[in-house]
Parts: sequence; C-alpha cells; structure tokens
Amino acid sequence: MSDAREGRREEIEAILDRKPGTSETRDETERYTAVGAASRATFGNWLTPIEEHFVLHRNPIPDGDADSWTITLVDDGETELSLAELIEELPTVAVAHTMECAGNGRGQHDPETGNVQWDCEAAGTALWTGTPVSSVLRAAGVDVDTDEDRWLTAIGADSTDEEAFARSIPLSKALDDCVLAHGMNGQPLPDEHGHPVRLVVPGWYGVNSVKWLSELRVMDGMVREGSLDRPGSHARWQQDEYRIHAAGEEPAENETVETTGTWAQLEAGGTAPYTFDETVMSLVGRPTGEDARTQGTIEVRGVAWAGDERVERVELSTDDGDSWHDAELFGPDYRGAWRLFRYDWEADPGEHRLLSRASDERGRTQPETIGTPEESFDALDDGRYPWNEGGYAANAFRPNGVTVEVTD
Ligand SMILES: Nc1nc2c(c(=O)[nH]1)N[C@H]1C(S)=C(S)[C@@H](COP(=O)(O)O)O[C@H]1N2
Ligand SMILES: [Mo]
Repeated sequence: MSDAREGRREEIEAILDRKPGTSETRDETERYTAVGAASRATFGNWLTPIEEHFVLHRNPIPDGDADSWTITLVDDGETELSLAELIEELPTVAVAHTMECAGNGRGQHDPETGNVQWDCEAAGTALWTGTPVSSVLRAAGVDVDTDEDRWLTAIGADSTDEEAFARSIPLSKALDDCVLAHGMNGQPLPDEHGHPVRLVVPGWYGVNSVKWLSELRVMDGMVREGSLDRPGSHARWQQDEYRIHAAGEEPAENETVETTGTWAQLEAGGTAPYTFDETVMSLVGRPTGEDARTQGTIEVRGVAWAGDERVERVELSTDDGDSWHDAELFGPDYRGAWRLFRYDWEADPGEHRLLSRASDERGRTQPETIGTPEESFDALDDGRYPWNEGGYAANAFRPNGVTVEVTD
C-alpha cells in the first residue's frame, strides 16, 4: 500500500523548477521526494552545482527561519542553541563532501528491491560551509575528551509524533570532521537540502547527514527503540532501514558496532551491516555517451570516491572489460570527497563500452556485478556485490558503464 503524502507532487515540481535539467526518479511506493542529478556530465566535474545535486527525503520540508532556529542539545542536561549565535560566535569552516544516497545503484538490483529506483544519479560533491560539531559541543560544555566511545544522535525537524528521523554516528567521527552546515557551494542552504541547518558527515552515506537539524544527543550507544524521550518510533532509520541484509532477514538492534567501516562490516560477515561510510565507487562523466564522437584522442574523465578511505587507483576499460589501463588522478584531494580521474583514449570508429573501476587505499576494488538473492553475502567471495533486500551500498562497476559511438 502506498502512503502517498499530499503535497509531494507539488514539492517535487517546485524542486524540478529550481533545478532545471534534473529529473524525478521512479519510486513506486510514492513515499519519497526523489530528484536525481542533471546528467552524466555532472560526473565529469569535481564540484556539483546545487541545481544538479540530487535530493531525497520522505516527509514534507519543514518551515525554517534561520533567525529563530534553535537546536536542542541533550547531554547530561538540555541546552537550547540558537543557530544565529552559533554562526556569530563559533568558527565557520568549509568541508568538501561527496554525498551519495545509500540506495544509489538500487535500480541495478535484479530482481528489483522496490523503493526509489536510483541508477547512479544519487551522488554529488558540494562545499558545505558550517560550524564544526567539535566547536558546538565544546562551547556547550560537552566533555569531548572522555566521550570518545559515545555516539551522537541527530534528529530532523521533519520528525513526527509517529516517527523520528534520527541517525546516530560515533562521537569520534562527529568531532573529527562533521559540521552543522548552513551554506552549500557559497549559497545559503536551500530548503530541500536542509535549510536553515543540517549535519554533514563527510564521506558517509547521505542518510547520516540529517537535514533540518533540530536536536543533537550525546548518547552511550546508537539510537534504539525507546531510547529517546519523545513520542512515536525512534529507531527505524538507524536499526531497520539502511541495513544490508538478505531477503526476509530482520536485522537485530545493536547498541554499538565493532567497526563503522561499511565494507569492513560486510567482510566481517556480521549481521546486517549499517550504511556508514561510502563503499569504493567510480563513474565516468565524459564522454556522456549521448552524442557520437569523432575518432582520435578523446579525454575520458570521471570521479571516484571511497568513503573514509582514499582512492588509490582508477582503471579504465574502453573495450567492455577486456583490457584495463590506469587512469590519472588529478584535481582537489580532500578526505570525504571524490577525486577526478582522466585517461587519453585513442578511439577508433565503432561502438565502445567504457567501464571504470576504482580501488581504495586498503586494496578494495569495486565488484564487477551485483549477485543474486540466493548468493547473499557469499557473492563477495566471487567479486560480486551482495544483492540485499534494501538495495543498499551497491558499487558494482559493470552496470555503470557508458556506451560511446565513435565516427570516422
Ligand atoms: N531530516 C532528514 N534528513 C535527511 C533525510 C530525511 O528524509 N530527513 N534523508 C536522508 C537521505 S536518505 C539522504 S540520501 C540525504 C539526501 O540529502 P540531499 O537531499 O541534500 O541530497 O539526506 C538525508 N537526510
Ligand atoms: Mo539516502
């Protein structure tokens, strides 16, 4: 049954108006406001313009007035932080963050997993300006030095009495590089990206970057059912959704995890990894495959990212994977943001299938395809990404290839 929300259509139309060229992504459950990147060419550039950055959320965009917005901080006690004062009194920094929806590539699962059918368009890199979480917590008197093993839970103002939009990240990550962002690419934060303030968690899946931030809680563990003193369910977005598991499996609630590395959790074969940092991934942005190109030297250009890890290597194939060549990494090199790569291709006339394959500093390489439901996590041993019920964290390279026609 769909629980289509009234007003969703108008909201999507309004976002499409503000972001010419972007397109709505199929969501047969009609539960999400889902808008994707403008085109392949987006992945030929390091900075993603706001107009080309994907949008995803479920509930209506809450009204937000920057001047009167407050964030409730709960630690031992409760403090109301005024956004205006945070901006005035604390340092403003910028972080580069490649935001990828954990469901990016979901549409490449066979059989289909339901929900928003992203192909590869739910990824973008922006410069987020904001206040470091470490500055906010220090100023509020949180004992940041002894609280390293604790967690920080962020709650959005789109939460309802039935259900909170709450996500928890380790306090150590929050203190390391997270910001409460109030700007995006030098502009005030747009409504659909979390105006007036959102959490930004560099290199981690989009779901961790809570928009319309209304509450921060320093807690002993991750958010669980009943762990917040507020009505409705608390833990859905941390403990039920956004977990990688086989069909029919009900993930268990945990207070903490051995490792927050998403890929490390997959390799450890534990139960239902959480989607925290982004798995190693790459996309060719140019040529786009939309227009025929003339034979000769063609610069192939794209982006590669690997969550908390650095991108070590990108290989490129112009013959559907028969042969591979090292691409050159270039351009900005910020933790948590993608790298550009390029390769000069001596192109002969004909139709060519371009594939890119990235490896991270730990030697993890993108798998070739997505496995079957029957294989589940065993697929990993054969270089396939595990088909999973939620369609999360897929990073197979073959489904993301580009077909280019070359003329003489
Ligand atoms: N409050 C709130 N924050 C949210 C969401 C949401 O529904 N509510 N969606 C999350 C998901 S799943 C993603 S992928 C990112 C998308 O951020 P963007 O729309 O700015 O690209 O926001 C995250 N933050
Ligand atoms: Mo997402």
